[in-house]
Amino acid sequence: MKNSNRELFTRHPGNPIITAKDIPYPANTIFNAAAARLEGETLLLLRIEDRRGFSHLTAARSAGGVTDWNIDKKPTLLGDGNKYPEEAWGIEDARITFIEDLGKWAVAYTAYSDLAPLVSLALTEDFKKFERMGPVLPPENKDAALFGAKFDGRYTMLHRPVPAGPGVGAHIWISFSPDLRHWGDHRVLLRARQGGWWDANKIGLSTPPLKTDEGWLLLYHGVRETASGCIYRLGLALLDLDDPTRVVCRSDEWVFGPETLYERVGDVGNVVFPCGWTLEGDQLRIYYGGADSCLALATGSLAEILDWLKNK
Ligand code: BMA
Repeated sequence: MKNSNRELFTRHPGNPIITAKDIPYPANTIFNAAAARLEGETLLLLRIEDRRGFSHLTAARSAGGVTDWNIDKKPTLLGDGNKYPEEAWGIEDARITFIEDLGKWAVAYTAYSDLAPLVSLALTEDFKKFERMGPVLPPENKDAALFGAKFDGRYTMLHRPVPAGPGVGAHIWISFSPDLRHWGDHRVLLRARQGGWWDANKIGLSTPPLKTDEGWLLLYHGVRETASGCIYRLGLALLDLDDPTRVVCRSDEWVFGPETLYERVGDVGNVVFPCGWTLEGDQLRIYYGGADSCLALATGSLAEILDWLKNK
């Protein structure tokens, strides 16, 4: 194994790019946002936590994707505990994917309640009106995102169930569906490592899978438990372009972790948590939550990242 000793990602000097002060209504924190390029703008679906502790999703739009965010004046998508009991404590951590054959965006998010977190889906064309599909995977499960393409005529989703039982790791799984509602053919895809590894015991998908010439690029988080709490860091993997159940390669080292004050200190310290990225030319832009308290941006060259991952 070669030691990377090289920064694949550069933090934006304007970080954090969005904080609770930018939200046009009262909020405790903003963090973990989905991201996409839409009609010449960057669209973010921000996770905003209110002062009850419940989260909802609010759209923010900006031509440049760094400053001058136009943030919806009120929550864009709120948990609806009356109709959807699994959302009684809010909705969190959206990942958005353009579903090619539907011409619509799929929003996969965590619904949270006394039933434990689970994966719900909604469809939208404009991030103003949403068709809610409700829960698609039972608890405990989160960190889900769809592929934009179908494989053998089936929609495909990555997600992270948390099994009960001591010593059983939480791994990333892949599942298939004929209609986005009924999911099956579940298989474990990427396992948490064990013991001393940075990504031992618990991993989860970060951003939706990104189609590249070399395969589907995955960014995932590893949760390391330490004497002073958890550290959330990021690693990379590549899946076969035609058969996403096949892992082509995976980084041994983490490629990004908490270093700056806004990543180290906040409501939950030592956390970098991306839910969205965009590709502009060769520039990969990762939008990530810092310490569950703000939104930050890091960029890298897709060509360099793929080259590093294949030759690491
Ligand atoms: C995870 C998720 C994230 C959060 C992280 C750190 O389990 O719930 O939303 O950023 O914990 O608190």
